[in-house]
Amino acid sequence: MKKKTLTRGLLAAAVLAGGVAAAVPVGAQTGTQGCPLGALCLYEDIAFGGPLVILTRNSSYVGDDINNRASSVFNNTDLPVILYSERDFAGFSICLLSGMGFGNLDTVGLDNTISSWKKVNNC
Ligand SMILES: [Ca+2]
Repeated sequence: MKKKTLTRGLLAAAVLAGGVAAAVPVGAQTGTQGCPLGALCLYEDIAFGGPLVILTRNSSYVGDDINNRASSVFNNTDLPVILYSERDFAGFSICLLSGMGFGNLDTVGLDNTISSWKKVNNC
């Protein structure tokens, strides 16, 4: 009986830890919107809010967690990046300079559509 209770307690702790990690206030850190150095960050909500997906390498597919969901983006890599509406670097695309973000991808026609991205030397 005691063992069972302990197991349940650990499970609750694990779930809580996961919830805290997902709830990091990405907008609280000014300048880079909570995006680590060297990464491209895709946020599910506008204004760098909601769940955040951190990507450090060119992605022919951004993954199920954020595909067709990103509503804001921040480029904290050292190069410009091109964001694409389709997988495999296809479809509609826009370039985003290093150290810059789009707080609302709807303003550039890419709300809930980004599926791939890659770094480039120049826009
Ligand atoms: Ca979204």
